[in-house]
Amino acid sequence: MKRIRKVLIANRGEIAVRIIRSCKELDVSTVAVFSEVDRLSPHVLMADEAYPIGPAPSSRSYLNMEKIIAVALESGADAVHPGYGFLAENPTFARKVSEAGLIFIGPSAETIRMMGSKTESRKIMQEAGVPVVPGTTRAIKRVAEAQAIIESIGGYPVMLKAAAGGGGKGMRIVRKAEELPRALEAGRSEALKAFGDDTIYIEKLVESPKHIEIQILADHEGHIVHLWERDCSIQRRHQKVIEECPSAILPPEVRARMGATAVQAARACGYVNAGTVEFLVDENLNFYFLEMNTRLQVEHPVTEMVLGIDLVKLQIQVAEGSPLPLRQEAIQARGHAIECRIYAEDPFHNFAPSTGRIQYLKHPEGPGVRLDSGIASHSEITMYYDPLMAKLITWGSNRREAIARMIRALKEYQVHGVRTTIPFCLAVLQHPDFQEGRFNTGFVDACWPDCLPEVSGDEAVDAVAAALRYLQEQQKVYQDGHFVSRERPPQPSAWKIRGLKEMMRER
Ligand code: MV4
Repeated sequence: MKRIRKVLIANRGEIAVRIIRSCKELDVSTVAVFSEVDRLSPHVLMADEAYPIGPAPSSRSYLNMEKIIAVALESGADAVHPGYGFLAENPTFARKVSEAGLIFIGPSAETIRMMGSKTESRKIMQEAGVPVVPGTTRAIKRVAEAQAIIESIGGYPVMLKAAAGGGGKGMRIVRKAEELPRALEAGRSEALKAFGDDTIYIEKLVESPKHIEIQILADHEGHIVHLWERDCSIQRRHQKVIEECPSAILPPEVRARMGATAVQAARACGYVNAGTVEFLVDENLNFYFLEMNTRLQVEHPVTEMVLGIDLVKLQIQVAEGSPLPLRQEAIQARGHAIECRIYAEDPFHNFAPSTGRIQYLKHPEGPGVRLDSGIASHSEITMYYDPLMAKLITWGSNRREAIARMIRALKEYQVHGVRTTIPFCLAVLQHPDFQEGRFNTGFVDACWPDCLPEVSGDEAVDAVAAALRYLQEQQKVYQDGHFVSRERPPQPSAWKIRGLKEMMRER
């Protein structure tokens, strides 16, 4: 048992701010690290101490293990919190932190290594009796070998996957034999390009899956609890965009089995601290182990809002060696929470990254609204880092209220200076299929951009269109050179506004 009195946060942006906040409440001193372009970032200004670690590129700053560990030692930190991304799931970093006599706030380096391999983690789970998607983790070299394996697992359709990585890279759906040679070749070359390793393995295809993950927390004495699920099916190109807790479709009995399975998975790999077990869930609510994430996830706030817990504080307590302060039967969920990730990307131009200086910022507030933001007015959004600017979370007594609150909060949220995914999130939240819980991982591909709202994303054009709408709503319709009577004017149809936009654009 070693008290943690000072933590170095080896991260930036919203998660660094998030961790600093919990430390402040625990009276734990904080050390921020920053790259040259982050000198005036919110996490730097909030920390008790801040140290420069290099130029903007991540490889020379937030991924610089030696520099970060040197700052931790120089500042007298007791522990390092890696956040997510960067070095959070790098077993070498976890090992070096421990070897330097510091506490790594997370699982052991060995657990991180094991869960980092898609094939090794599958094998460990299979041996532990955790349901994995039927398939094999043996590397596939030739088509004939693949063909034999496919027959042994019940035939097509199947999913080809890259052993060395996730995020969908190297993945190929194969629905019939004649597609196999080309799919195998394409998957192998994509995997080689993305991970430097062209090893491909095969699984049965789970059609139209939902992505539901279970939060777990384990202490050093082998106590492990599950902290309910998060439905993360609203994804775009394997990037989660909207997450919620609890899932709209999970009956209590399935939740209990999934939670127990996640605890089993954690035990199978000697897990300690906070972690997440990801599952694919098919239309009959069968669930299959996908992977285990050995970090605090971006979407952890929806769990915190529904269970009334602070996962960062719990991580620190467990990292100090304290026994879990939670018993499974005492964990109570209340209400519903939704998170929208606010990226500096332009949803009207294929989500192209949007850089620039924040000119104006108005945060949503009011009942049931939480904003975990890593930006402030005048922040410079650059191309150096992940474009996630903030996470908007709403809590409601039920899913309907959480949705209504999120729609209200998204409409209040104003960011001028860069394009954001706010309009995209609004379109999803207002979509009847989302509101009725009728969605799976294919939702975004199926509905976007058709569910695009009637705005171009071009502020000038939108302003004129809004002014026109405003004037007409005020019944001061200007027609043929003068104001017409006060009866209800003809509403501008979409084509009229679109026509206006074309006209504006041509200027
Ligand atoms: C699958 C699958 C269907 N069948 N595996 C794995 C990596 C993850 N980002 C996507 N993965 C999938 N693995 C089998 N055997 C479907 C997906 C998938 C997916 C899963 C969860 C969330 C979003 C997804 C989007 C496309 C494909």
